Amino acid sequence: MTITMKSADERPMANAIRALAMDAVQAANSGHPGMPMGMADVAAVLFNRYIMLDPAHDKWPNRDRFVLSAGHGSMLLYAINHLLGYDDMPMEQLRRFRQMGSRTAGHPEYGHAKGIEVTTGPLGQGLATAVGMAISQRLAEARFAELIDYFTYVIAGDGCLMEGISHEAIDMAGHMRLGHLVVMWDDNRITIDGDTNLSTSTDQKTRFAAAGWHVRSVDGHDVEDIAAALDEARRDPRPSLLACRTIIGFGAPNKQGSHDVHGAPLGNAEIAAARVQLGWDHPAFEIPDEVYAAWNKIAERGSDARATWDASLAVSDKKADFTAHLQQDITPLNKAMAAYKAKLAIDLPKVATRKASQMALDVVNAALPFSIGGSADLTGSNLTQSKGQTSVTPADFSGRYLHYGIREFGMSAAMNGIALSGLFRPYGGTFLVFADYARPAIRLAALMQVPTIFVMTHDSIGLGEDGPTHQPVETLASLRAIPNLTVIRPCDAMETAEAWEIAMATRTSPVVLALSRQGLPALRTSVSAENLTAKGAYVLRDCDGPRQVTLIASGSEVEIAMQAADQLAAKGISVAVVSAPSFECFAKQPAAYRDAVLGDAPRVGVEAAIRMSWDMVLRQDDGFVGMTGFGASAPIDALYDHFGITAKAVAEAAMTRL
Ligand SMILES: Cc1ncc(C[n+]2csc(CCOP(=O)(O)OP(=O)(O)O)c2C)c(N)n1
Ligand SMILES: [Mg+2]
Repeated sequence: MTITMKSADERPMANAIRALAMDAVQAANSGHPGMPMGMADVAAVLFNRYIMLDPAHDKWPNRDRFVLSAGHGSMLLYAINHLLGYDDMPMEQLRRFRQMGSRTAGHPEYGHAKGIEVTTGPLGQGLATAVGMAISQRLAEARFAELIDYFTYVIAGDGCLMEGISHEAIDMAGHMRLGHLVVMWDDNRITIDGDTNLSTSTDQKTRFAAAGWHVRSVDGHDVEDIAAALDEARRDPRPSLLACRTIIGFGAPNKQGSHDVHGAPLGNAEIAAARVQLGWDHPAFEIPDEVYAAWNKIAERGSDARATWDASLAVSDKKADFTAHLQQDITPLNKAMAAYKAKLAIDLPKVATRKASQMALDVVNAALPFSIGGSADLTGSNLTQSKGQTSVTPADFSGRYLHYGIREFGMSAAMNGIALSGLFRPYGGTFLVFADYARPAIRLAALMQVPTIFVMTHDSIGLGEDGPTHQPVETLASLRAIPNLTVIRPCDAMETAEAWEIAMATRTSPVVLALSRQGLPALRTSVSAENLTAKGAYVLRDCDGPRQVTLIASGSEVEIAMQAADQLAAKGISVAVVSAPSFECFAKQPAAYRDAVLGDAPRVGVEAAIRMSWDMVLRQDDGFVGMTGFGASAPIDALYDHFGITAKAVAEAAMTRL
C-alpha cells in the first residue's frame, strides 16, 4: 500500500486529542489524561501519515489494526475515532465518557464502538493480542498474497512492557518475524507509583533486540523523528519497537512529567493553563473546522484505499476463495461430520477424548480451510495437529499449525488476536491445569464475545503419574465461573465429535474443550439426529419404572456412573444416568427440558474435580463423588481408588439416598 498524503505539522491534530482527553476526563471526574496527552504527537503522525482505515467500512479486511494496549489511555482512541468521523462516535459520546450506556467505557471495549479492535486495559495483553493480528496478516498474505498486507500498530506503556505477558509476546513475534507489527512504546518513565526507576531497570531496547526485533529510539514530540522512525519500521522485515521518549501529560504546565497526571482529572485551573501552554484557545468539546478537516483527510485517504482494494478484489482470481474464507461458513462440516459420526457408531472406538478430538479435527480441518491449529509445545500430548496439517515456520506461513512455544498466555492472547482479525478461526492446546496461565486471555475472549477455542487435555487425576502439579481439580469450576464461556467435557468419541461441531458453530463465545488423557469406551453407540452434547446434559441411560435415583457425570466419569448404574440395577433399583458435558449449554435449555432430564429422584454427581459449580444440577441433599483436595502422583487406577471415585462409591452414595 502506498502512502499518498502528508502533512508536515500534526501539532494541532495532536492538540485536539489532548484537549478532548483533558475535557472528557474532567467531565467524567475520572479517567487517565496523562497517556493520551503524552502520546498525542506519536498518534497524530501515525494516523496522519500511515494508518489506512475507512470509518465507513470499519470491518474492511485489509485495514490497518490499531491496538491501544495501554487501555487506560482510552480517551486517545475515542478522541481519534471521533475526529476521524466514525458515525457512532459523536461528540456526545465523549461528553458521556465512562457513563452508563455510553460507548466510551473506562477502557476500550471491543464491540462497543467501531474502530475498537480489541478490549484493552489488562496491561500487556493488548500487545499479545496484537501479535495474533500480525500472525493473521502473515497467514492471510501466504494465501491471498497482495490482498492482505495490513500493519498492526500498538501503543504500549511501561506497564505493558513490565507485565510478564510481554515477554511471551515479544519472544513469539521476534521468532515469527512479524514484520508488519510496530510497537510504539510510550517511554515516559512514569507509572502510577511514580518514576519507573522505583520498580524496573531493564534496558527495554536491548530486551527487544535480543528477541529479534528492529529497535529505534524516537523523540515522541518531534513529528519528523516519529515519521522517520515509522518509515524505518515499516520497511524492516522484523517486528519493530519504537521507544518513544515522551512527557506524560504533555502540555499541562504544572503537572506534566509527573505521576499526578496518570489517572486523575487535571482540574479546571490546570486545564486552563494547559490551553494557554498549547496555544489551544477553543472551549471544551469544541474542535475547529480546520482540525476536523485535517483528520477527515485521513478518512478520505482510507476510503480511497479501501475502494481501490475493493476494485482489486473484484478482479482477483482469489475473490471467491477469499470471500468464502471470510464468511467462515461451516456448512461443509455438517456433511463431513455426519459421515464421521456414522462411522463412529459402527467402530465404537475406545480412545481418550484427546485422541477423539484429533480424529474430529481430521474432519474439521479437512472441511474448513479457515481453521488454524496450534499448541503451547504439547502437540503430541494435546493431539491438536491433524492429518496433513502442516506447521507454520517463520519463513513460510502457508501452513495451518502454529508452534506457540511454552507460552500459554501468549498463545491464548494471540489466538484472540487471530480471531479478532476476522480472517481465521484459531484453536490451541495445553494441559487443562495450565488454563490458569491462560486465564486472563480466556476471560477477555469471553468478555469480547470472541470465538477462540481452547483445547485443554489431561483434564483430571486421570492423567496419572505426573501428579498434583498437573492434575486439575478446581480448574473446571473456575472456568465455569467465567461468564460467556462454554466449557465442554465430553465422555467419548461421539460427544467429542459433537463438541467440535459446537465449537466451530459458536460465533459469540470462546469454548473450552476439557479432554481426557486416558482411554474411554464408546458410550454413545448410535447416531442421534440431534447434537445431544449441545443440550448440555441428557439422559444417556434410562430406566423402565419411575426413577429412584439419577446419576449425573461428565467426561471420563460417565463411564464410572454407567458401571454404578449396572450395580444398582442388579439390585433392582431404577436408575438413570445423565451425561452432562456442558453446564453452560444445559443452562440455556428450557426449564421443562432440564426438569425432565434431572428428574425428582435423589441425584448423585460424579466428576474427578471439586463439587463447586455442581449446584447447577445438584441440590443440598444430593450426593457428589469427586475430589476435595489436590491429587497425587500414582498410576491412574490407584488414584481413582485412593480418592474414592469408583462405581462402588457412586452406588453407595445412591443407596444412602434412596
Ligand atoms: C494487568 C494490570 N495490572 C494493573 C493495572 C492497573 N494499572 C493501570 S495503568 C497502570 C500503570 C501503567 O503505567 P504505564 O503503562 O507506564 O502508563 P502511564 O502511567 O505511563 O500512562 C496500572 C498499574 C492494569 N490496568 N492491568
Ligand atoms: Mg508510563
